[in-house]
Amino acid sequence: MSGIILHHYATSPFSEKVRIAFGIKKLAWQSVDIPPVMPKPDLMPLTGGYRKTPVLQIGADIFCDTQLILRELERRHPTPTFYPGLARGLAEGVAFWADHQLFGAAVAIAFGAFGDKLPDAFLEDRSKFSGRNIDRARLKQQAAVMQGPLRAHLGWIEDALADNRAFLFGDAPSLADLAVYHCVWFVRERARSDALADYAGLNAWADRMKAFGHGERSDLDAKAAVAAARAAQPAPVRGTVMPNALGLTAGAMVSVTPDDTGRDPTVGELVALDAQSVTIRRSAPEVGEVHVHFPRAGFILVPAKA
Ligand SMILES: N[C@@H](CCC(=O)N[C@@H](CS)C(=O)NCC(=O)O)C(=O)O
Repeated sequence: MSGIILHHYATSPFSEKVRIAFGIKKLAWQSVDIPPVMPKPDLMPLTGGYRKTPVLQIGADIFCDTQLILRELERRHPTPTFYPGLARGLAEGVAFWADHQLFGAAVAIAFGAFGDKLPDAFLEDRSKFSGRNIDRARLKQQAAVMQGPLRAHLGWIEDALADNRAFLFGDAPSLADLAVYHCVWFVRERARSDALADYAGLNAWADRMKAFGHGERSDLDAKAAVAAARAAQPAPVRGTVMPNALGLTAGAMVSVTPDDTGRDPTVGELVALDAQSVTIRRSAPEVGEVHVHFPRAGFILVPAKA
């Protein structure tokens, strides 16, 4: 039993990134279906404010953001690796480009395809989430504007695959493949857009990614996931608090907030900090004491009032 719980919903592209990662590593996991819009009453006690999808839970340890989720899966289940054939940092860098730049273009195409059918409540939620007004009447025009940039970004991937390699860095899939794939999935599978139809190499590669499947999934009730956190203790902390420009030391009250969308802070006591991740301790009556883990890239860490 892996103890892996994923809080997600079927139509979420970043969740598809993690689901395919489970498929590559052939992992068994438990699936908690969460609402796609706020409120998320059974998730908030676990994360302390972070609302994005997906969130990984292992006992009383909560991992936010797919950047960190995949790193944690790699640490616990190193074979097959998410870092084949190329320096690890380069795969992370390509993934960060895909998750941010490429994903933005993919969202525009997807919302152009089905956005006008989404309920008002969903568009209102995503306006708050993104910090910009989403106007139903302009979605198709915005998709037309973004089609060129999307094809420019993915033209690099089509070029990279032109020598008939199976995956971006060789014969095996990497973190970079996963990050590019969930954006392509959003356009191809969710939006059923033909914007990428003529990219033969890209489509053949996407078929190979899809074929990994989702690993061995079983369903779990959200309340049972909360109870599992309450019944567990956070895993012993690895590492310490590294010297940092803010002068933060272990035990300091801090807040961690995404720097792009869904900018809801999580506040807690600093327990570990290194160049790539930050861990804070917090507690809530529903879950007891939990450790919430975030990546450093893409997040703002600052002191908070106790
Ligand atoms: N950088 C985040 C991005 C996650 C993200 O933006 N997820 C979307 C769904 S695919 C989201 O949170 N939408 C709002 C929501 O689900 O509440 C990650 O890698 O996990």
